[in-house]
Amino acid sequence: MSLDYVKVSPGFEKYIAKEYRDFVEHGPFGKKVSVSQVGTFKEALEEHPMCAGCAMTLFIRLAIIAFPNPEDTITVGTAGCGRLAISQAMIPFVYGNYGDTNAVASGLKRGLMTRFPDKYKDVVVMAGDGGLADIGFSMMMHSWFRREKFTTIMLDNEVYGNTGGQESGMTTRGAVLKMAPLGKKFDKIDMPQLAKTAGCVYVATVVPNNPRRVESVIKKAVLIAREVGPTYIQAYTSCNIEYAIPTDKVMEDANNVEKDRYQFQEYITDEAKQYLADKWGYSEYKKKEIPGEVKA
Ligand SMILES: Cc1ncc(C[n+]2csc(CCOP(=O)(O)OP(=O)(O)O)c2C)c(N)n1
Ligand code: SF4
Repeated sequence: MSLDYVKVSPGFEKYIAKEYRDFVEHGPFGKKVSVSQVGTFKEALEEHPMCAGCAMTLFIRLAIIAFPNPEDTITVGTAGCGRLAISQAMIPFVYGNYGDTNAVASGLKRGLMTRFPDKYKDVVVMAGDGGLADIGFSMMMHSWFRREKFTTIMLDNEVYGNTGGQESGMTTRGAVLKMAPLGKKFDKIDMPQLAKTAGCVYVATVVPNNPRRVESVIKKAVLIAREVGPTYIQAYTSCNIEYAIPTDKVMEDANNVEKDRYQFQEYITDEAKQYLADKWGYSEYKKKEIPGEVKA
C-alpha cells in the first residue's frame, strides 16, 4: 500500500490542482477508511454526471470506499449509466465493449497475476443488468465456469437505463417500461442461484441504504476473489428516471424493495470462510473449539 501512484513531484506542489493535492493528503490510499468515516477523508469518487438522486451512484460510491486496497484495484465497466461515475474515480478504469467486461477482466487479472506475482491487484467488474445478464451473459458465465479470480458487481436497476427504458432479463415480470409498453412477460433471472451453480464462491445481494452491509459484502467479495475464486454481488440500484421514482423517495423505494424481492442473501463456501478467517482475521469464520475436544 503506498501513495506512489499519486505523489506530487517536489517543487510542483503549488501547480497541482487542489483536488489532486487534497487526494494525496487526505485520500484513502495507504489508509484504512470506512463508510462510517465519510466526510473525514477525500473520497476516490465524488463528482459524477449521473441523474440527481440516482441510487446507483450512492452504491458505486460506497463500493469504492469499501475496496480493501483502492490503490491496487482496477475497475472494469462498459456502456450503461454506471460507467459515467466509475470512470470519474481516482482509480484505474478499463472500458470493456458492451457484453465483454468479464472476458476483459479475465485477461486483465491473469496478466496482473503474471506481472505482479507478489502483490494483490484486485479486478472488479461493475456493470448494469443489461450488460451482464443479457448481452454479457455468456462471457460472465464462462468467467465463473473457469473460476477466474475477480469480483463481478451487477448494478441492477432492472432496466436499460442509459438507452431509455428497454426491459432486461433482470426486469420483474409485468413491469411496464417506455420500451416495454405491454409489460414484461418473463420472470426476473435468478442470477444469484446461477452464480452459485456456475462456481462463484461468494454471492451476496444488497441494497444501497445499508452502507455498512454494502461495505462488508464488497470487502469480503474482493478479498475472497484474490485467492479462492470468482465472487458475485448483485445490488439493487433503482433507476429513478425510468421507474418514475421521485428523488426524495429513492431510499424509501429501496427499503420497500429490500423487504420484498431484494432481501439480504449471502452465500459463502467453507473454503472461502476458512480463507477469510486464516488470512484476513475474520473472527466470525474461525472454527469454534468445542470444550473437551481432543485435537488430532
Ligand atoms: C455492443 C453494444 N450494444 C449496444 C450498445 C448500446 N447500449 C449502450 S448502454 C445500453 C444499455 C445499458 O443498460 P444496462 O447495462 O442495464 O445499464 P444501465 O444503463 O441500466 O445502468 C445499450 C444497449 C452498445 N453501447 N454496445
Ligand atoms: S437513467 Fe436511471 S440509472 Fe441512469 S443515471 Fe439516471 S436515474 Fe441513474
